[in-house]
Amino acid sequence: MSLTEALKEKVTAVTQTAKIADLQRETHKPDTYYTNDLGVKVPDTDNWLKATDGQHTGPSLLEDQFAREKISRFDHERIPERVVHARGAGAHGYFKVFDDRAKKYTSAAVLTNASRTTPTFVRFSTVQGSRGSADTVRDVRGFAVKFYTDEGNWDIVGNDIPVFFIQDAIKFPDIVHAVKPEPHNEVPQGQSAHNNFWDFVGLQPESAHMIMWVMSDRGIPRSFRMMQGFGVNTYTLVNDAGERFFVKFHWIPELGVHSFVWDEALKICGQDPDFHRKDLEEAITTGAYPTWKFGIQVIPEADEHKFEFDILDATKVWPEELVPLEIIGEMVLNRTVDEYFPEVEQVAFCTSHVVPGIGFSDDPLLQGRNFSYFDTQISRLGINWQELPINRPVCPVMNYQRDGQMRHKICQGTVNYWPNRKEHFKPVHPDNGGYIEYRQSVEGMKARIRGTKFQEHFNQAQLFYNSLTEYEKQHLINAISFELSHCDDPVVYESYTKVLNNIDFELARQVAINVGGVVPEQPTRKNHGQSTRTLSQLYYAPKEPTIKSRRIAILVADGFDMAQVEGLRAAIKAGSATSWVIGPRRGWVYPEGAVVGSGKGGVWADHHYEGQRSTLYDAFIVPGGAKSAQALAENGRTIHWIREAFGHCKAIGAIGEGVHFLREAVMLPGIEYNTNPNSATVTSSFGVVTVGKFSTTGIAAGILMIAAND
Ligand code: HDD
Repeated sequence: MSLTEALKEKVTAVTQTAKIADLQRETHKPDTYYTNDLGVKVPDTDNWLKATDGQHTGPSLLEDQFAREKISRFDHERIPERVVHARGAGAHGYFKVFDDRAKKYTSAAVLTNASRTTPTFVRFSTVQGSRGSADTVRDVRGFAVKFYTDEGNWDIVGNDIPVFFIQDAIKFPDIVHAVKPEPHNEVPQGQSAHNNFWDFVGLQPESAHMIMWVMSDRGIPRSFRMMQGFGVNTYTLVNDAGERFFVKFHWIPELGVHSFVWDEALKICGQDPDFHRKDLEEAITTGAYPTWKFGIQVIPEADEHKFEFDILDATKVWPEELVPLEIIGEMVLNRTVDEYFPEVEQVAFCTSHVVPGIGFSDDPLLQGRNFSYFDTQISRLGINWQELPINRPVCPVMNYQRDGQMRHKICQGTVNYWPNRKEHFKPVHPDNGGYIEYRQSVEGMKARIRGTKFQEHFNQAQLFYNSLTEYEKQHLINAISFELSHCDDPVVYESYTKVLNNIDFELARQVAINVGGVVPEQPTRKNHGQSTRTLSQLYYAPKEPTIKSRRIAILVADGFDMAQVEGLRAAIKAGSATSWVIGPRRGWVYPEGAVVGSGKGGVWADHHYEGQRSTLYDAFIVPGGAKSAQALAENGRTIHWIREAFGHCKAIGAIGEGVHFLREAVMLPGIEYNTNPNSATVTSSFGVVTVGKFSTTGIAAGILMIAAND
């Protein structure tokens, strides 16, 4: 049994929810013999039945039902990938509210009953790339949550960014066609850096706010576990008294919001295209369960028109200074999937899936989405997609929707219509748990219009830009410059620099200079100078610095200091991070005093220097040991490991002779080192933490500084 299988068996007991129990009815352990799909034991699955004299290969016979079944099943393995969000990863978990404080807004038990544990399944995704594209591309990330509530399934189909490119669902095919690979050559994959995308967003200024977010560090998250999630659209809540509230849903990660730097993200696309997928699996199997707080922003129905923006416009946030975020619950992901296809590929989310106490608003993006998701599942999975194990609810499903391809359920009874003489399956009044249809009065004319406040596109783009730190602004400028540099049509990059000048003059000027755009001489529009505190990622840093779930590489060669490495590993484990020994070879690496190659002993290196790259780790520690430090200093790749990590602003630590390696071989600029072999004082500068003399407390202090530096 592999380590992953063993861990999985161990966690099964603690992750048991009603949904996991339901899925286990369909889950099969590997067994000892092979049958065909009908259960007949198969004698040979390596050789097609042939007409032969026993010595020479003769023709393959069509009559071989086992071979035909095997090949035919294989031929039909693929289903259409999602038209957007094709690349993704998923996990199981649970959701709990802390108390019943949301009762004033909603009758939904999932949001008010603190004694409930609601099973959830979450799928994270990128938008643009195909199923096989890389994880760390610059893109929006999908954050779709399915709640298997006792009242039926509820889906929040959200993103890691709180706004969207367009205001009206009818524009969705256009934005998606524009961002996807271009039609004539199907280029590029997993990127928005091309003419068509920037052409479209330049002509569609309602996308300006969203562009600011995607081009900021939000577009390149460090992991799925370190991103916020947003329902984006405006939904509604209805309470027991029948009062209605507008609501936005938020997920806030326990570990804070973190991103790659662009160079790192680009490199990981090649070095480990599955980085985010593996990260999610690694965190869950090592017990660092991804956790988010769940919050709601609520506006009473009577206040709908009190804001300068339209609260039904998905290109706008509700600044938290105006509409405070109320944290009401928590979600934990604690179980990886058993098999990717039936769970992650077949899971089907729909914004239209809501439960009593939760409803929709007139948000024109949401209304179109409510049509699109159900519809797309029919072409991906067939009309009976709700019956697939991952999609079916944990509460009873009872109706007369029948038949269709791949129907699973068998219903007893002689009637399949309502009303019927037997009074089977009758509609349920809201007093008895039936869905509450909020009575909204509607009047007006039919017209293809958008509300007046929908016409303003730049105020909040400015608000976002103004709310960033200086380095976040610089990252954003660099990102737009990178993207526009990949557009070779001057019409495109010239016009987009003009759009940027509506947001911020300096932003537009710098980008225009970088990409050969039209350098503006004065702002098209004055910057209103307002900012809000919750838009910068820094706002979400955990109150106590933590290294939980971080990947820390310990760089050694033969002759390293064993006591130090043991101390380091213990301190890293105590901080719930993972340590990875990187050595000259995968296998035993020998400490000071041991004979190299003397069998088991020392530490087992998880990877050799060439087997991985610095990009795949969060922090680096070089322990002492004169011979080890010398060998590291003579190796260009190990020097590159640390230089590259420094360039990506990663935390770096060194002890004793390891500090000499940093100072004399790696030669990082402007660093203050502690090279004094008698000093256990931890010195820290520019994210580099050094200590001359080894002590366990020194290591613990150093590790904490690494956390604080992150
Ligand atoms: Fe969408 C998938 C999120 C607008 C039509 N969307 C999809 C997924 C996420 C989102 C996370 C992947 C779900 C999964 O993991 O299976 N989409 C959003 C957000 C939007 C949004 C946050 C704006 C607020 N989407 C949107 C519009 C339309 C769609 C306006 C159509 C009018 N989206 C789809 C789709 C997909 C989809 C075509 C593709 C696969 C699927 O639904 O199941 O129906």
